[in-house]
Amino acid sequence: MINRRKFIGKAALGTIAVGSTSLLACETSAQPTEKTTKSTNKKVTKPSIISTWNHGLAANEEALKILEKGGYSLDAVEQGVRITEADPKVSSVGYGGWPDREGNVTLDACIMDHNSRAGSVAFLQNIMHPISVARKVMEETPHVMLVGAGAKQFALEKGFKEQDLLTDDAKKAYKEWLEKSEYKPVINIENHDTISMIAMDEEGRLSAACTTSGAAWKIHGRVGDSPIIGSGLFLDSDVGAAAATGLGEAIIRTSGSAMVVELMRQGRSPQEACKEIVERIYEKHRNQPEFDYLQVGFIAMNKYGETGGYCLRKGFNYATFDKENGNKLTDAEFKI
Ligand code: SD4
Repeated sequence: MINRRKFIGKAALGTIAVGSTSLLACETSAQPTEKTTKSTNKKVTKPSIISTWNHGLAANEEALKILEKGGYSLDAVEQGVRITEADPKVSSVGYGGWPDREGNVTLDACIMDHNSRAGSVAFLQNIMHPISVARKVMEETPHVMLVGAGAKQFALEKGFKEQDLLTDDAKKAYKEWLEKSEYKPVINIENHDTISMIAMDEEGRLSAACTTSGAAWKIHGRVGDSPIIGSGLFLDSDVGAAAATGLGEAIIRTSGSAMVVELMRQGRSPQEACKEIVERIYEKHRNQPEFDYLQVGFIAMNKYGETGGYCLRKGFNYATFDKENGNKLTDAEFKI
């Protein structure tokens, strides 16, 4: 776990402020770290990290290694989510991700930086770290998004290695699924553990990343919200950033993450903004057939480092880091 003492030790502890989901200590050594939010009048500090689900804890720790050295939040979010991508036990991200209905692991990822640059890959196969390919798309091409065979060709050209991502456990799960071959996601279990991470570094730069193998047992070729800028992830340094997890179709239909950011622009706290979008998704889907298995969750951070999260159904959690509380997991508030 984080050596929080060491981290706090660097800074004299100033005012402690209670936010909706964060309790933050102000660092007195660096002027720009203390600000007052328009939405809540709370004092906040940097760095700050929020990521989805309990695997966010390990991802945050990795991100923190960079942030505590005064590093760049873009490096932090990339390195952070790579931990999840490489973890064979996480069945919905990268290596070990559960496949589509034809047995292929297909990956989606995107990344954004504080200058609103963005990179994305979708329907990428046999490459362990789609988030790093997405970063290369952002930094080394004139484009935002590459998909499928083109994304793979680009990855190989950039030196990424091709490898089989279907683990024995995933193969076993697939074989069991084949017995009934139904597309009926199990809430909070089989397709709801995308890792999304938002981080603010000591210089106040926001970055965000999102990576997933998407919905298990999907139709071959299906792409979810996660690589779509504005749906699975959105960042605008003037306001903050938001990211999503859950049933991608519902998130795409509502441009979920972009809307969370726009609500924060209008003065909502991260928590309030996430809640309002989940409620909107609920209203739009409550009479739809997929409502039975619909789960969506959002996390958000505003430009002052305040965080929040909210989901439709009980069971979503997210990991936050701030100097006062260290790295901790919070059960998200939920609608139903
Ligand atoms: C998708 N949103 O492809 C992703 C899946 C997910 O947690 O979030 N899993 O629909």
